[in-house]
Amino acid sequence: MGLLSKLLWLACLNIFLFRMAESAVHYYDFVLREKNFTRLCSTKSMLVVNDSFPGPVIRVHKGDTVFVNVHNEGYYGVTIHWHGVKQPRNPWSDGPEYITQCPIEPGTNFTYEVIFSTEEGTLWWHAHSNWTRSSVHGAIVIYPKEGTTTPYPKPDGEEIFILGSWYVGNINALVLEDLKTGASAPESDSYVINGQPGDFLPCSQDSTHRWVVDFGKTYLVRVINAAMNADLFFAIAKHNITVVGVDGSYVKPIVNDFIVISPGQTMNLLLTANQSLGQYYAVARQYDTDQSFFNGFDDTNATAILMYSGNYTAPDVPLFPSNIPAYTDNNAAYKFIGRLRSLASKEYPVNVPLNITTRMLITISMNYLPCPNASCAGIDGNMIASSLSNMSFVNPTTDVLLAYYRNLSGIYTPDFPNWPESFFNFTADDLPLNTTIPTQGTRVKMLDYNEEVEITFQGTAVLKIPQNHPMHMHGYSFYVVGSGFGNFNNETDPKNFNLVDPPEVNSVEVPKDGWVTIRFKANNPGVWFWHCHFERHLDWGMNTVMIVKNGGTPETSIRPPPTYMPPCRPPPSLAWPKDFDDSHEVRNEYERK
Ligand SMILES: [Cu+2]
Repeated sequence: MGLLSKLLWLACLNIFLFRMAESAVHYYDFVLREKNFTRLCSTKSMLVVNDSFPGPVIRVHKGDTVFVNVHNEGYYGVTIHWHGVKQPRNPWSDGPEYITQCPIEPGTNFTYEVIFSTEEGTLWWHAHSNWTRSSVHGAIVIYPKEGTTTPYPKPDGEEIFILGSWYVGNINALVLEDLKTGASAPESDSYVINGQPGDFLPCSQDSTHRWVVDFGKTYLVRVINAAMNADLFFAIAKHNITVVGVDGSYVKPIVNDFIVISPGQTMNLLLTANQSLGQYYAVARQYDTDQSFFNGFDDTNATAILMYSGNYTAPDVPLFPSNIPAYTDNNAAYKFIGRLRSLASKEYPVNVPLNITTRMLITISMNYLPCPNASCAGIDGNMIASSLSNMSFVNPTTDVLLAYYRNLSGIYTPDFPNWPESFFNFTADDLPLNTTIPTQGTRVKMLDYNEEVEITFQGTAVLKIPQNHPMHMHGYSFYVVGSGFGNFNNETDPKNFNLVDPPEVNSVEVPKDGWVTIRFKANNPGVWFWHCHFERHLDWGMNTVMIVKNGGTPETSIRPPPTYMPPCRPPPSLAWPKDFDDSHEVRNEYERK
């Protein structure tokens, strides 16, 4: 080989290697528009993205960046959240309404810059304003970086199952009414799989989602729980599944005949089509832990059909999964959840913080706010509420991120406590009345950059309404190092923490009448929402915000804001200057840099 050709060859090799490591940039347009949909024998108009329910799938490789231009052609303001995407240093594009931005108003658009980093597997996107996420959501598929592989053999095919809630009425109008009167929120009329209720619900048999498989092949099944207020059991008749990923991280393989999946959570499953040629139901049904007198639950069985390809005579009726647990089977659920472990291998190491600098205990309660003369429609004529450490969160009218970034006062207070103000026997059957009424406010937790944080979430039995709470954190994933029933014991329980291979997730189920402990390193500066992913609990105040301060260098600081953020339009009763349009102020500040 001559010198020239050698050099050329080297140059080509360099370009090839560079390409392999390069992150791609993708562009999507999301058009939000009302469209008519008919389910359960009834037609309604609802807001969806690009005319589809569920919405479009975003496909990336690990480390890519996606620009999504959201055009709002609907009737009300909306934001979108990229659930589980850490968005390093970029809270501007995280999405929760009044936390990191104000709504994208009708007739306007906003471009999100969605920055992927360590995530690999399945995540999803959804609206983060009122209950619009019931119809505005879709999957995010994250393949390994080119040139790398998954820790399991390449499957022969893939399928996405998005589990959702269906409401016959206009859900935002129904919820608004309940929030005004203080009543509990509406139950869904059925669950759906990929937008369809399935064979067991009225007027639904013709549109049941069908998935055709070839005998002998192995498939990757990406399951997303997009339901509004429900943990779900999911199973496919006769077929074992192997859980290989949760929330965009890999886990040690778990072989089982069902999964339990909490709202917000995603799971990657391997399924081998190794049963007799035929048809098999995939079923999603609620796992209900709230047996309170004023809440029923949605007992529908949403179905899809797994159907083998080929020429055969199928039985008239698909088989139903015999092992899907009953609606209230806590044992089955906790046994499954307790099996989740990180891979913790050389290729996929864990990095559990060991030198904790901030330790917190946060109680999770259902509450009420008193109404004069029992004039509300909630518990005993009061207004239903919920809280973290007895603080019921109130959304501000200017987003917390803007207030923090621009030092605006009066929007939030930096005083969310490390410990609840009072300790009581959290999980006792008969709790004193003084635990039932929370204080209201916009209290946020401030953290220094790189702090190593441990938080124990303690469920309570306040008002005799103990139940599971799927707590979700924005901007981070975290390790679940321990959990148990009853009250957390800070002397004995830490001795059993799993610091070797705890699962790495972005949401965690706090068990009914129990506790969970998580750890993370605060290395993503920004303003990050923390909330229960049951939408009704979120509305009632079961949230807080964590502000992670800058680390002192540009690389450890929040990125400058984009040139345009949707302006905040406070209600007229607030004394804001008439011409307040923050988009201009932010732009000016950005231009000064
Ligand atoms: Cu909750």
